[in-house]
Amino acid sequence: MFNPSRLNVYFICGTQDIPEGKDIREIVKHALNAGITLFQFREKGPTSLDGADKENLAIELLNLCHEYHVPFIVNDDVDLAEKINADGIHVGQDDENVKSFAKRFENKIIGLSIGNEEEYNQSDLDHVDYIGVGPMFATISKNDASAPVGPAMIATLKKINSSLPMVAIGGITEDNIEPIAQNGADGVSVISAIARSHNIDKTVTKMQSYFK
Ligand code: TZP
Ligand code: MG
Repeated sequence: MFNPSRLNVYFICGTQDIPEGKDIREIVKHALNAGITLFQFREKGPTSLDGADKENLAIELLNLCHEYHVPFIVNDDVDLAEKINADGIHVGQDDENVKSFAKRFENKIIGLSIGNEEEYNQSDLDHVDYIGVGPMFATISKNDASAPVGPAMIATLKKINSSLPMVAIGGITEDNIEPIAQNGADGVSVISAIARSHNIDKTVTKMQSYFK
């Protein structure tokens, strides 16, 4: 059974999200020390790693997360997730269909991105442990992000299915979480708010405080 409090402060990151001069390992370690509850490795975009480099970094970050007992989720790359025995996989609407890999991830965490009611209605949620709902607000971290749907989308989807764990995503900072929590989200998933934070400890602590 997936515990929805795992979604409280969900850090998503890949090398493309790291500011010049910093190292992803160092930032993920800070975030783990600060108390993130879940981590997703999302290596995506023109500068991102591939092949063995991607796999080796994934293994390093997986081991780091496990030192802190934080589950390690892989974005999109089903084969990599299986190969390194990750704790789960997160896919978007245009990625591989959950049904096609669900058997290979029976005791793992499966996450799916959903932007609106229409996507909710057309998604097979049989094997899905949580959904990522968004983008909440405008984001700098995803080129092809669709238009923001706002925090009310959480309440809309919770009304349809109150027992499905939901994490908000997109443009979330430590200063705009209140309406997200008020609309019933189980947590926030962020890239830049943590990867670019000048004080990761303070950022994560503040985020966590909304879900206590
Ligand atoms: N999916 C929808 S918005 C987004 C993803 C991966 C990017 C979130 O990044 P940020 O920096 O927290 O807005
Ligand atoms: Mg994807």
